[in-house]
Amino acid sequence: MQERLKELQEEAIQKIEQSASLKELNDIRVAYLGKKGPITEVLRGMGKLSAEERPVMGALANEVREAIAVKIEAKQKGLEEAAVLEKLATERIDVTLPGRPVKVGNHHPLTRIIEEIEDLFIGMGYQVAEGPEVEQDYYNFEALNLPKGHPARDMQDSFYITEEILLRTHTSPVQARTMEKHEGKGPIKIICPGKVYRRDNDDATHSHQFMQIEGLVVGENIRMSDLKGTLEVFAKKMFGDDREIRLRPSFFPFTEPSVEMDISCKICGGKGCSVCKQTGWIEILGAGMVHPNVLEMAGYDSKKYTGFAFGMGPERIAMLKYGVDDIRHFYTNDVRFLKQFSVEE
Ligand code: 2NL
Repeated sequence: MQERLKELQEEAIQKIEQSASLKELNDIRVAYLGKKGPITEVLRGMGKLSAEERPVMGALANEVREAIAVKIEAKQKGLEEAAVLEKLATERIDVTLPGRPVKVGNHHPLTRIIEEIEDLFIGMGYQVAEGPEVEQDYYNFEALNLPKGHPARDMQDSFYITEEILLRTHTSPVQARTMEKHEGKGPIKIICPGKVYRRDNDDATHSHQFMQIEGLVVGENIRMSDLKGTLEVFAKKMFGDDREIRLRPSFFPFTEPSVEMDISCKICGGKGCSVCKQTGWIEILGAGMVHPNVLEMAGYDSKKYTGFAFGMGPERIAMLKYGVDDIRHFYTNDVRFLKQFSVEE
């Protein structure tokens, strides 16, 4: 029996040394040390031995078992190390290879223009205000001095959801709501960007959904000169210090007096070209002093408080600034168009 055990030990050790994989090694472990293995078998036969022989055989069997286990463990370590080295060799990384370029996206040109305008006004102490796109007739029209049946409502052919609810046709309702929230107190300095909707047939310069940015200042002693100074700073920061501005009389139901602002055409230097339609001037935005009716409806004493407001279309600003010839480019998401506005740094 002793010999049988020694034989087993040698046999196992030889196989362990020859084994070439972790799987093979594990098979050897199961074969020799497992419950159905020969050593267990030997131990099971010990019942037949005498009381003197039994501890000697038991000790030997355990020795053999231990020797095999130690050998397996050492071999396993060796195989594992070899596997790691093999992996390191085959998966070697060449750190001198140039990296793969990372695709960086960019902001949509309209987003860029809007954020640029927001930043400009934030720099002058304005806050950005937002409001619902599905709006009540009251805030969209009535609170802005456009009562039901007012002819100017026709200029903003609207998407009505019910008699009293529609998709906002401008961002002015955000200003009307802000004024109402201030409960007759000033000052207010806000800039309101957002999507607006009008029933229009889409073409190169019209879209049924577009963006607007409006501004509103309400306080004591706010005058037309404040409006003019503010708009001049805006125009020069947006289009360049070399631009002149010009205010022309106009009409909006929510402002009185009302103006439209032009900037001098840079392309022809004022001589007249196709961009400025031979006038030397390009229309940028509409503005005016807030109509007393609008102030009163929002809860202000129009004898004490005055204000100015202005509104512009970021699409138009972007088209002029970047030379885009069709408003639909902003909405069709053609990456060949959008990629032209990436800012490489
Ligand atoms: C344009 C003209 C304008 C306003 C918007 C406004 C808002 C309130 C009160 C008074 Cl709450 N006015 N907004 C005023 C004048 C012009 O927009 O041509 N937009 C594209």
